[in-house]
Amino acid sequence: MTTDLAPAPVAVSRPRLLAAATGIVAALAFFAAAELGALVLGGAGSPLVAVGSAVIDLAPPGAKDLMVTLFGTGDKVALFVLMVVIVAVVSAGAGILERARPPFGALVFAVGGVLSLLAVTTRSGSGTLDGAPSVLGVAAAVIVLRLLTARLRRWESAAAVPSAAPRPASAERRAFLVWGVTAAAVAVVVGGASRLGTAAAQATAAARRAVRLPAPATTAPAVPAGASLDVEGITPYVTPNSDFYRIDTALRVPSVDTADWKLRIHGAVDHEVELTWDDLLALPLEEHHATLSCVSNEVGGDLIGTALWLGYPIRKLLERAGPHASADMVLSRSIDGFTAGTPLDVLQDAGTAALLAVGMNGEPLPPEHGFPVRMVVPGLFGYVSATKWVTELEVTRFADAQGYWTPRGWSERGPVKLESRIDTPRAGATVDAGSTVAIAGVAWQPHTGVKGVQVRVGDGAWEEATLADSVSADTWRQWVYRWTPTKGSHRIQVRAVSADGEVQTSVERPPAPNGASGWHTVEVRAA
Ligand SMILES: Nc1nc2c(c(=O)[nH]1)N[C@H]1C(S)=C(S)[C@@H](COP(=O)(O)O)O[C@H]1N2
Ligand SMILES: [Mo]
Repeated sequence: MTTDLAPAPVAVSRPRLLAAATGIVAALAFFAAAELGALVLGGAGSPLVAVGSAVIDLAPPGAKDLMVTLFGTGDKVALFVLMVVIVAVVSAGAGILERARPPFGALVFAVGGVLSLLAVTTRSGSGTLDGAPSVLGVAAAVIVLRLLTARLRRWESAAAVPSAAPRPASAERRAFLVWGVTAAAVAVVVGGASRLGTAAAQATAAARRAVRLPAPATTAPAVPAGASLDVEGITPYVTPNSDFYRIDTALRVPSVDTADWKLRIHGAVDHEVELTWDDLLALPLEEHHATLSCVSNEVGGDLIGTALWLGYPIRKLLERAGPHASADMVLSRSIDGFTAGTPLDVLQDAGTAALLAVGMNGEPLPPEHGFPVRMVVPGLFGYVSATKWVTELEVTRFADAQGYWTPRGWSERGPVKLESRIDTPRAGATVDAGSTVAIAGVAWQPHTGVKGVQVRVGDGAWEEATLADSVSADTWRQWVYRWTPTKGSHRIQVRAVSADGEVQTSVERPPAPNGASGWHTVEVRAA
């Protein structure tokens, strides 16, 4: 018996259709979580790609021919549409099943996830984490499916027995629709954006593979054998690209295609200069070894590396542009908005190999180290000089412009400080008392060079370490000091002497605002 005053219950006219829609929203959630996971994990493991490839591989030859006959060269698009239709139909069915016989709908998604996992992990060259996106996808799909199905049931029961329901059916309907539409919208946006991001990164990887770097017009002097000491645990003279430290503000490595890359030199110049990738590669390129370090490097830290850079001197590009006499800074800008303010006179100095670099240790720059083009300026910390993914050089004045880190509490100028580091023995290590122990590491003051390294054990005298051959003033130098410890604990310290005769300061400073200082100190035990 209903009275005239009670609101008419909002009947669920098409519950199966709504359950089917719920299944499709869950499938979208699978797509979104999996694609986001694939993006974060570096593009591998996208179920969309893997399942598509698996279907192509598994399809009998006749089926492939039929696709080509039916759809011509659009067979990939046809395959994709077919996959979407199949996934949609199965997901809709799973939605209906979950409403009628939980948790069998969720189980359908779990089975789909296992198939996706198989498709991903059986692809050649798949890595250990490539299955993660599929697992994330299933988790998201099941959560969304169960949540929306629960909402649908509450609406249905509120409509069926209004007196027993805590909320009127109209409110339950609204809640179901709001949740469903929101989940679908979020999934489409997140999934679509992630897919685009992954596709862009993969396009960049393909562009990078296609690059053939020209031979340098000016080669770097060969690294003499004497530049590398035969000591276990010492940092190699050249840092392999895969071990090179990475520091930047980019949440995601920017994707820049060589075909689209351009450098614009503008600001206080007589002529604006524009340079394409082909223009740059056609110039006589130079090779230089240089040590790059981060202002955030602590004493003894590892935010430093040495590479063989291939590039074109920035000085020569600036000559073309003709900076105005009033200018004293070049604000370089990355495609992602990062900026660095570099003193103009350093970039103009004929004795400084400030490069617009395209190569790192014989390869095109790795994407995370600035592909296709970055700056490298020996003697300056990265934050004021080493702009990756660089696209712009604005000639300006320190009085008029600031690099990214300057308003954030770091110095306007960032020359690298004279420093040295003990690589071996490691802090806390136990060494053999009475035997010869190699205390060894690297020392640097890029652009000035290092002429001496001294080691002190406990409160003993500073002893001269043996230096490896110097390759260039722009790079670090290995050193070793052989020591025969007595039993007990020992404190080891190191300090460098620059080619100018400066002795590395003992004054301890933190990285901010212009680089850490102090002597690297390690405690070891001899037993
Ligand atoms: N586009 C861009 N370039 C950048 C940065 C950045 O955040 N964005 N960081 C700089 C800093 S602080 C350093 S120390 C070096 C590090 O270069 P690497 O990652 O190749 O070692 O890049 C510099 N170039
Ligand atoms: Mo840095």
